[in-house]
Amino acid sequence: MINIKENERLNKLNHSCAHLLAQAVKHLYPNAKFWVGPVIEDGFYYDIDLGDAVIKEEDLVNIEKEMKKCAKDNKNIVRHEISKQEALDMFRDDPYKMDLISRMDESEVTISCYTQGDFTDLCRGPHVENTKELKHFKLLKVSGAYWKGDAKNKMLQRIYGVCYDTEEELQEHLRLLEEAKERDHRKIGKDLDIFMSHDLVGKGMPLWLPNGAVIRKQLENYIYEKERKMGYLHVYTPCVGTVDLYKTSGHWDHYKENMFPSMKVDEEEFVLRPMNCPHHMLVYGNTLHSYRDLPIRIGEFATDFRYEASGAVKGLERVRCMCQNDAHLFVTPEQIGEEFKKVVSLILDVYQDFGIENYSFRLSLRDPEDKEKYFDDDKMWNEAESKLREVLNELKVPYFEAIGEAAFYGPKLDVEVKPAVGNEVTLSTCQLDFLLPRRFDLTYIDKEGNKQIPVVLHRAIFGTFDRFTAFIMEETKGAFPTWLAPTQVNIIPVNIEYHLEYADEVKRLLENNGIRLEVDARNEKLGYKMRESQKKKIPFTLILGNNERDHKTISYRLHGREETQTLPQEEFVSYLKEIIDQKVLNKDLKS
Ligand code: TSB
Ligand code: ZN
Repeated sequence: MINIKENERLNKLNHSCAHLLAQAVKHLYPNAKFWVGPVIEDGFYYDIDLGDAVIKEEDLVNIEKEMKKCAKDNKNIVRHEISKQEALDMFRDDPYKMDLISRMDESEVTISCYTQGDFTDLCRGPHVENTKELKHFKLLKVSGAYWKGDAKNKMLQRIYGVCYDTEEELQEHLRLLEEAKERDHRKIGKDLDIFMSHDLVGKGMPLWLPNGAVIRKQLENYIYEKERKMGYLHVYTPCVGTVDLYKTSGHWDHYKENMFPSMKVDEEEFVLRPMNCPHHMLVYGNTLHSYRDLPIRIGEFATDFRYEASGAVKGLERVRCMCQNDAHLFVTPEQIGEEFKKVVSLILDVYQDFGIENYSFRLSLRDPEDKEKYFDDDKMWNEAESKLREVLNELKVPYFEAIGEAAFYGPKLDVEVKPAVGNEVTLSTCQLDFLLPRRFDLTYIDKEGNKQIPVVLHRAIFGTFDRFTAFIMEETKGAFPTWLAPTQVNIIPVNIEYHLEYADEVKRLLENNGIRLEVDARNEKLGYKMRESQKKKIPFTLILGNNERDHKTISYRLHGREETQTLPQEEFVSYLKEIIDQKVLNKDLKS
């Protein structure tokens, strides 16, 4: 989808359309007061205070009609420049504009207004010249938005829309939006019974349903095996810690606003943990280490709690209770490059297994000028940063550098992906850390018998199981590869009177081979059951009738395919098991 904000013409058009929206709303709701109406990547919005009035989705058509009326007047959109005092006078009845104006510095900015017909708005511009250019627009949705994004402030109403130069472009945009909605993991999650939410549990606290739990278990087994083979040691640690633990780690000072508040139990004060690093530091510190033992890789599928703004939580993608596929790797400074390479290779390996192709690597480095923001050890930073670059070049991984985006304690590599709806998010991450081992007094004994401080690599390949599952749902549109699918096989007896017995025989055979399956024994037409099976996105639909029963064969159809194949029972079982063992992707299945 084209980025409207970054396209000069579309930016102007959408900005003007936001004004047109405000003008129409003012006509229909004379008490309306306006906050800001910016252009965004996929259109524009306007935040409006309507007093007691509420705009619902069905009112948007009416507002659109009024917008069309206003636009038809062929009004020129005229810019005036005014002084701060004039602006304060002009908008004195509008507390929102007064807030904006009072924060403007007269000597630095020209305050500009744009007028179209009976409507004037404070605005930097630029705008199109005449309202007649605003023909092909659509209002898309309305939602609540706190003033200045702060939950303590009043809730305003935010109306979203989009505008193009031609009807074709607008229709194409709407089509892509519709497609994205279909691919949205929140819709798939509901349709396929993967997860649910409930107010009684709370915002951003999804509940994984049995189908989702199967997927998660498969993901756990998969990554556990990979990590085990690479020498990771897995642990289980509590998902709370004392405030003192997080004071020691520094999270209490630097990460507190992302944490749930503390709670007192007897004499101890606990927090729900937002990260697992402190626990893993203690695990490392539990024994003495020699340089010969390093790297030590401590992994955990660890539950964390973070305070995410209520407007930011989203399905499984951004949650307040998450499970990280976490590990902390303790290395000598000389081992940074080698270990980092292993992590990046693992990321690439995993993405290949899942057929993930659209992602970008972002290498966050320090800004060497900014001495305050970064842990002070020039030599460490320079060596580490050049090692990271070296590894990425060696692995021929395309990446972009983000200078000044590193954490205080070290540089990091993130993998960014684009969800069906909304902005890019980070999936995998690998963060170098020079500081945390110091805070926990961690050491190893070097060749000469001296104590040294290890470097830590924080890494999460899936990121969290939550976010990764959300992403895979969108990538596959819910048609998971067979190894991951909650139900792998759906058995349909053509006629339950004559073929149910054979269906049961096949069921037992497959179950004995560890296959997850259903038998559709409902007394419905075959065509209907086939369609249902498609809707549930079950990879294999088995059709068992006379022919199959009499010859002990299995006829099957793959999800999304038209052809039906027939194989003898044993051959089918080995074919299916091979696909599962090899984690074959649907696109690579021969039907
Ligand atoms: C990798 N201490 C490190 C860890 O050792 C850490 O916590 N890093 S993190 O803050 O970047 O989080 C790890 C991953 O969790 C992120 O890369 C992202 O994929 C995922 N994640 C972060 N916040 C959320 C959230 N609110 N919901 C779902 N997943 C999230
Ligand atoms: Zn960590």
